Amino acid sequence: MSNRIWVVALFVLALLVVSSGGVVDRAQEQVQFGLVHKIASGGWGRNRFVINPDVKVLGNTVYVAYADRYPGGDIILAKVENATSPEAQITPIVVAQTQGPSIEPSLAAKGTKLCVAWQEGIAGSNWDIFVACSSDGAQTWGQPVNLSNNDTASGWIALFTGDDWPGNLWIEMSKDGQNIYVVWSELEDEKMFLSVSNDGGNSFSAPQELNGDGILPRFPFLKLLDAEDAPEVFKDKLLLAWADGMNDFSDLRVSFSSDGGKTFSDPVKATDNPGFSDAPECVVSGNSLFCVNDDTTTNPDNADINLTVSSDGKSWSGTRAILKDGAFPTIGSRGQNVYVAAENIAEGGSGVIFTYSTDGGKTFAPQLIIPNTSGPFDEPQMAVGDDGTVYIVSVGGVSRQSTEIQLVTLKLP
Ligand SMILES: [Ca+2]
Ligand SMILES: [Ca+2]
Ligand SMILES: [Ca+2]
Repeated sequence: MSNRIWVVALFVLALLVVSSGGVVDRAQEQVQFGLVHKIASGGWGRNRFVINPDVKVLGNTVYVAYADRYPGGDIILAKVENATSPEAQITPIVVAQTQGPSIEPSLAAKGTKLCVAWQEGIAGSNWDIFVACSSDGAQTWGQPVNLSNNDTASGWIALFTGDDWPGNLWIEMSKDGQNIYVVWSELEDEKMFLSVSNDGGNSFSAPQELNGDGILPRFPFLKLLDAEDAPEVFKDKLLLAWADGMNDFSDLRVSFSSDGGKTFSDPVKATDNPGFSDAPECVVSGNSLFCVNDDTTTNPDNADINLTVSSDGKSWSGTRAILKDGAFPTIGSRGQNVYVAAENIAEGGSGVIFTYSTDGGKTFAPQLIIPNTSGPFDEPQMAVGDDGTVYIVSVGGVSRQSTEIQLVTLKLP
């Protein structure tokens, strides 16, 4: 090769390096963060926290479910109008007044239908899975239904180390609000169960045992892939994802139902790596399914947020870190945009960590901390509006003094 061609090649290479770096920097600067709204405040301690937020958006109205842990505390649904404005109107609504502690709500919302599933403390170590629905945009709520109705710790699962974790449940709803799916884990028999309503939440089926037998199914997640633009291979399927907690190299498993939850395909591994892979959430963008989880493979002393991608639900891309020092990720998408937020578990770190892709998951922006968010628990969840606005809820406050439910909005240019 002549010297002249070498010079041109090096010049082009330099140009590419400079311009691609520049694009990322400009995009990062252009994330438009809204104000952080304080949705609720609470104290410190098991019976004083406000905690476990979940979020959905319907048109211009944002709904935030959370647990208010006064003694016997209940699930609250905050209706937020004008969430992108400093003058947001926040109306808290009690979903159900129940005798026992009510924790770990999972929220589904389509049209004017909202349903919340949660863990209800019954007595001693007995917790059950409750669900309640509203058909009028959260104004009035039906009586809660007990889905698990057994005398063991429903919604809890033990890690291989022996620690018991709550929050092992998820709710999903079809776009017409008629079909509702609730999945949860049972501590005692280490299995997952599914209960389904096909009449808009008026009645639910008896619990049906799912795959996961004997592998400590942690943090089950459901996603109904019924969007108009869902890829043909996934269209109208119900995705079930979970992590097995049976050993320190646990992996994500995924399975699909094509018949409304009656039967599921054999589980496949969405990760297959030597680290502890936990807490999956998944979303479709373009023709692919994206799952995030926290994982010690790329960060043995802590955990990173990893991404694994599939275009057929069977073969998966495997382990790729997209956020450093994170746990309990949440993922959303709109078109080619993919958004990921997670709890910040860097030593001494605080605030929700965030990254995004504008090219369908090929590249991700450098890690950000969302301004004005703070620990101590974070627990972020995300919803993406039709106009591309991203809504992220988290638990902030002051460690050992107070907790608050935070809602932040952000938008890409
Ligand atoms: Ca209660
Ligand atoms: Ca129970
Ligand atoms: Ca693993």
